[in-house]
Amino acid sequence: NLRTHYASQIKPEELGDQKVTVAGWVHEVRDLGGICFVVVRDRTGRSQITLVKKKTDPELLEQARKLVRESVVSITGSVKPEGKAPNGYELIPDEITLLNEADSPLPMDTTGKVEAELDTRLDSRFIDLRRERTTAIFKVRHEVLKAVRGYLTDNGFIETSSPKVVATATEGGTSLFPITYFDREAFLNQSPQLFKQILMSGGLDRVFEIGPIFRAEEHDTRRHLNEATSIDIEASFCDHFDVMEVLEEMVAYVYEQVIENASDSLAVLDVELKVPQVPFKRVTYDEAIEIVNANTDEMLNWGDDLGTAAEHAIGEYVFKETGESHYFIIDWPTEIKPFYAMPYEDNPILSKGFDMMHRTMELSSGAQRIHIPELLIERIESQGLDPDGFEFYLKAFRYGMPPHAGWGIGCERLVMTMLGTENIRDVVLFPRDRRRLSP
Ligand code: ATP
Ligand code: AMO
Repeated sequence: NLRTHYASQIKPEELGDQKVTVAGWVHEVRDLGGICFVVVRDRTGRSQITLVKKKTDPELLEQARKLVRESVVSITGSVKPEGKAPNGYELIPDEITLLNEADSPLPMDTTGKVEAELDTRLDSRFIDLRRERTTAIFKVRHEVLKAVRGYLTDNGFIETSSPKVVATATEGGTSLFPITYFDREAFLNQSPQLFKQILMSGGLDRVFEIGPIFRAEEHDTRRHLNEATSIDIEASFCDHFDVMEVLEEMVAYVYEQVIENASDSLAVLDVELKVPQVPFKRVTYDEAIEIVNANTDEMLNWGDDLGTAAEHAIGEYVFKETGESHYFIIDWPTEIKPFYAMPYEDNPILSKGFDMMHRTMELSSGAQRIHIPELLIERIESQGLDPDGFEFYLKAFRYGMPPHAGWGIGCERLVMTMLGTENIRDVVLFPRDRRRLSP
């Protein structure tokens, strides 16, 4: 047996004379002459292995002293309570098995004493993950996705998957990655948008997907990736306000679950989370423009999109007023929302599209969708797109498409804003950006 216990599972009072085997990486070897400590680290924490010179087989002691940091070992021994050791115990070894010796020097420091640049860390992500802080981020991400799945499943959503190799754009033509699909041109999908809508015609009623989206964003920013993880829903017989409720309730639930299940990781990251209060404030687009014009040097006209500075100004304004970081912007001009967003029947220059914002950035977009095929074709054309390319999609609207609504929220932005990381790349194991294609 290479391992019987994780470091954090060992409880001396429960074990008695029972031998245990821990396995992991050599975090540190401290040789004080008369006594030698080897600290072995696994995903859950650290075990101290103690070898007293007078009481230890000289060969075993020699083997321990020679261990190279970050090598992989499996160590069997008996457990003794020890208040000064990590997790409150020490292991008196009978056997040390060296499973894989690490080269030295290491590509980067793992002790946390020297803070490496993000680029260095990403180049050697495998080593970076051996730092407690990095692992903590991905434990939180796991809890986020687990909570999302749980919440949506409990609210009647069915998990689906859509193709990532597609023939059309959905979110505007410029940000597509073209690929070769046998002898045809194809693209990496920007969003499950068209497919989740088709599923509404199929009668699946409420669906969700957690999957990759690809955007050929030209810029190099702290909050854009070229490959991101999108959490998408679509729901029939719903309007935009119905799915906004699903979104805010889900985000609050995710925060609750992370607090409940990832408190250790939050402590490692020094993050104190507060569950966002629902309902989130609804700011209309008109109000948003006023806030920007009254509080910044920018002068926005009605119909302008909200840029980064504008988003920040609105975020600060809402935060000052409510003490909350999350809010919605609703009632956008139809012209600056995607073709599939439903215009208000009584005032079609405004759409039933919305954004869900965090104080620092956009987290999600959504809308009630157009379910009338003639109107959809008109909107596709008015955005300069060719309806012929959308035939596979439009077909689903001609034989019984219910009214429906949905949204997409970026998983990385959700985790990033939750943990307050500086850069979105911090919360992606292997980010894809303008410069980075490996690892
Ligand atoms: P959408 O395409 O639906 O706006 P998004 O998540 O890419 O989704 P953001 O990029 O956060 O949206 O867009 C918010 C605003 O930030 C945009 O309206 C734009 O003006 C601005 N923005 C977008 N990309 C950049 C960038 N690379 N550098 C600076 N500002 C940007
Ligand atoms: P949108 O284009 O706003 O909407 O994308 C939804 C959310 O996905 C995340 N996101 C990104 N995160 C990191 N890097 C990127 N390059 C990136 N692009 C998008 C953001 C964003 O808010 N089809 C619609 C959704 C819908 O209406 O259902 C859509 O894709 O958090």
